[in-house]
Amino acid sequence: MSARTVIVGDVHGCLDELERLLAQLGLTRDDRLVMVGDLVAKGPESLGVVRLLREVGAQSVLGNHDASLLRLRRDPSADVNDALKKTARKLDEADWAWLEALPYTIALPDHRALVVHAGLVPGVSLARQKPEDMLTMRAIREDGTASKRLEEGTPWARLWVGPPHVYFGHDAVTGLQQHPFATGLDTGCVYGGRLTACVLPARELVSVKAKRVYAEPGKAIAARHASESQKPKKK
Ligand SMILES: [Mn+2]
Repeated sequence: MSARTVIVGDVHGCLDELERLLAQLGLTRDDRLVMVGDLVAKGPESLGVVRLLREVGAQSVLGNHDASLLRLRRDPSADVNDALKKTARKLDEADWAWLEALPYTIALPDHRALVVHAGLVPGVSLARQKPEDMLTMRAIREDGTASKRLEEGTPWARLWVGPPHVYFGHDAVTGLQQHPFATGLDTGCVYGGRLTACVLPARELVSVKAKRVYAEPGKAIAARHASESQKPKKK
């Protein structure tokens, strides 16, 4: 079997689901594993996720929650929740070093693709993208600037014209997104959704269902789940 590149959506400490997904994929040392970030926070086993990813030699871009964890290291009084503070106390030096080295983007030139946590502003070169936008954006306002809030504009991925094809996470409200040049992989695992991988070069989607709801979804995600559960079930 030829080597694959496997890109995985937001894990948020869902170790059980990550293990099941990697097992289902039959991941080997020949495969390249690339995470879209937000490895930690909200879910039950942030430390276990970091350790597993280090062990299997995964790469990841930085997510906004990973960045919060790093902020806590520089400033122990930083305003982050208690669960993240608990995770911070358990990380060892090698874990911190691995997290500190996470980049904003990972280029996959063989696939004319790029991985980023939240998004990119169309029409702006990669060198001029703002770190804050790459970690937190979801939409583009009418004036072309980035917004964290979907309701303030159009989902950025819908406006993105590649190449590169961009693989991203961060938007569990919209969920799986498959645009001509952008693929959104945050399918809300920590909210009781699924953990999703996209396998290159075939762009095959593989996912596992969350064992349970680990974090209370916000209103927008709850509304989406409600509308999905009204769809007719396959027999
Ligand atoms: Mn995020």
